[in-house]
Amino acid sequence: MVVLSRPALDEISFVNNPKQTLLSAIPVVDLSHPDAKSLLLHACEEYGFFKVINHGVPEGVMKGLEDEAAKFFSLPRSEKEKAGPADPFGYGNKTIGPNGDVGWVEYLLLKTDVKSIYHSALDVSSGNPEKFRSAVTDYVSGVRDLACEVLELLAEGLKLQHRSLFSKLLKDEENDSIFRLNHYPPCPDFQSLEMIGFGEHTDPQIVSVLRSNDSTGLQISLKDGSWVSVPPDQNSFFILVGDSLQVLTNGRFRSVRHRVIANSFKSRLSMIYFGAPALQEKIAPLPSLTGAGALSKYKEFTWSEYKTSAYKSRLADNRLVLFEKK
Ligand code: GA4
Repeated sequence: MVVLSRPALDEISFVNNPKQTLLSAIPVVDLSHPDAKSLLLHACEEYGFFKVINHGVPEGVMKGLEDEAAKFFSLPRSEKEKAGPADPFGYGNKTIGPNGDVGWVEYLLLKTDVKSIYHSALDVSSGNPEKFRSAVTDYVSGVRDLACEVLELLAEGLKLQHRSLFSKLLKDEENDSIFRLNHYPPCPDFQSLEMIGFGEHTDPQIVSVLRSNDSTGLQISLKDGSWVSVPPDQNSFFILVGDSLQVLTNGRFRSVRHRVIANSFKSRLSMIYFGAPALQEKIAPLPSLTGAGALSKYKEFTWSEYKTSAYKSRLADNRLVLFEKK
């Protein structure tokens, strides 16, 4: 039997500025509102983050997956570990990525294509794997459509030649999008220091769509470097601009740095879809966004190159600096 060493509690870092403000001004975009486009543009430029309401994903689809995920995470550790260790896909506990990052979190990381969902770690769910699989399939299909709708409104707002310029990357049959279920168990409270659930980072993909239960923990970093807590809302989705969209827009949109602080009372369950292009897809600033002098801030790279580089980095690293033009 292989015994895997686990990070001890004291290896997980704490945040020593426990007083956080709730950002009452988190941008909220009503997708059915005529001004949605301009609000989305502003939110992507200013925050790289916003909440969407009137998103069209049925409540039953959101709740259906939450219930299945909660059942999975309540299985005995030995059962869950049959779906691990995460390589990067599968079940992971406290260890994040391959380079020594740890957090107060357990998770399932999955590919999103139908074949992979069929063969995936969901098989270990002792209850009803078919139900879990169909809940993931329905959920991923709903949030992919939502991500595409948002990306199409953004492309229109940016006056790009085709409104599908971004969304077609996620619709490509070969897209490399992934899906993550994170469970943050209640954590022991150490002298009111807050423990890191998932350390600060930006997402490498184009766009991420996050939904959580009614438990706090998510924080985003503003342009001035301050951290603000995002009030949870289980009926809405939070959209995060990823590194690849920052590059495609030549830095006009901001890839948002975020983290999760573990809650000492209530467990947090989040579900995140990371929309990514096909591996061979080229990522470079769109010519129409590089300005009259055609000043591109980034070197061209393929998604595969960026992903390889990301997996060599630590969670908190600024992964885009390697691709900036000097
Ligand atoms: C951050 C966004 C997604 O959760 C993720 C993460 C991935 C992992 O957990 O395996 C990474 C991290 C994320 C970026 C840098 C590398 C890779 C952990 C890590 C240290 C699934 C992704 O695509 O990149």
